[in-house]
Amino acid sequence: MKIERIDLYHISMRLVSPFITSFGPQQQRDCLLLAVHSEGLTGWGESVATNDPGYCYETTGTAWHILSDFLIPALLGHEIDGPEALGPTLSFVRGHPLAKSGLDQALWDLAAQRDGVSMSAKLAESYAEGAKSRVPVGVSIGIQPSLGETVETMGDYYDQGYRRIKLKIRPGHDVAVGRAARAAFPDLPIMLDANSAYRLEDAPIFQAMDDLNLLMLEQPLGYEDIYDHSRLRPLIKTPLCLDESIHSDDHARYALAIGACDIINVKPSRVGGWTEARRIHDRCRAAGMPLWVGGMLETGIGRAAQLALASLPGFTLPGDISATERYYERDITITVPSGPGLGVEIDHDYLAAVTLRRESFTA
Ligand code: OSB
Ligand code: MG
Repeated sequence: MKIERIDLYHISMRLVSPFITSFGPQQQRDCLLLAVHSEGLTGWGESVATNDPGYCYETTGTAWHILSDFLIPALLGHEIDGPEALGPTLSFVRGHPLAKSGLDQALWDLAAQRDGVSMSAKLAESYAEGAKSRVPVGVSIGIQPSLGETVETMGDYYDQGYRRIKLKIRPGHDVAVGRAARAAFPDLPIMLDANSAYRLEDAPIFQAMDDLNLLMLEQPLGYEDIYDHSRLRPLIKTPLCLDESIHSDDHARYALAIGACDIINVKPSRVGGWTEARRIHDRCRAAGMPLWVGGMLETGIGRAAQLALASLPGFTLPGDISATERYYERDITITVPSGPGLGVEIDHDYLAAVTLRRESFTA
C-alpha cells in the first residue's frame, strides 16, 4: 500500500451529559481523526487522545504534534505491506500509543477494503474459528451526583437492554456505590472502575466489597503499576482487571508472570493499535486469561473498529462498546452493516461542522 496523502482532523463534540471519572469530568470530547489515502481507497482512524492528560499523558495537542511532525512524515510516499508492518516503521517514536493507534486503525481499514472484507474478517484471518458475528457489550456509567441517581441511571440502561453495567468509583464514592447497585440489581453483572485512584494501603475498602459478587474491579491502583496489583489480588475476592497499566504485549506478559490480575481490558488505543491488541489477545487466550475490549468514548469510527477487535475469539467478556447515541446527539458516521473495512460511512457535513482544525499532508 503506497501512502499518498493523510488528512488530519481535530474534532470536538459535546457529550449529551458530562462523563465523570476519578480523574475528573468531561463535557466536551475532542479527538483526532485520520483519513489515509492509498491507491484509490481511504482508511479512517481515530486517535482518542482527548482535551486533558487525565487518563494518560497524551492529549489532542501532543497527538497532533507527534503525528504531524514524526509519524505522518515517516509514512508519506512509502510503500507499506500492511498494518502489521507499521509497528517497526514507527518504533523510532517512543511511547505515544494513542497517536500511533489512529494510523494503525486506518491501515487496518485500508487493508480490509483492499481485500474486500470487513475489518473483523481481516483481523481474524489466522483463526480457524473465524470472527464472531455478534459480540456482547456493556455500558460504562460515569460518577453520578448521588447513589439514587446512580441506581436510576443503571435502570435507564437496563431498560435499554444493557446486561453488564460498569460504574466509576473514586475515594469516598466506592463501597456505598457497589452496595446500592447490588441491592437494586441482585443478579446483574456489575463491575467497578477506579481509574487508578487508590493505593495498596486502601485494600480494606476493596475487602469491604468481597460480599457483593462483583464481576470485577478495574484498575484500582497506579496507572503504571503492575507489582502492587499483584499484591492486592490475593487480599480480595473480587476478580481484578487491569486497564491503564497494560501498555503493550510485554506488560501483559509481566502481568501474567507475576499474577497481577484475573482479567485484562484491552484498549487498542492504549497499546498502540490493533496489531498489538491482537498480540495481547493471542498471548492471553493461550494462557486462559479472560479479555474484553475497553473504550475511550469513541465516535462511530472508533466504535466500529472496537467491534472488529471484539469479534476475535478470545474476547469473551462484554466490552465497553455502548451505542454512541448515549454520548453524542449526532454521530459523524452512518453504519453500513457488512461493508468492507470498518463498514461505516462518514457524514462529511457533520464532520465539517465539528472540525476545529484540519491539515492535509502529501508526499
Ligand atoms: O477507564 O475505561 C475507562 C472513558 C474514558 C477514559 C477511560 C475509561 C472510559 C470508560 C468509557 O470507561 C468506556 C466507553 O468508551 O464507553
Ligand atoms: Mg478503565
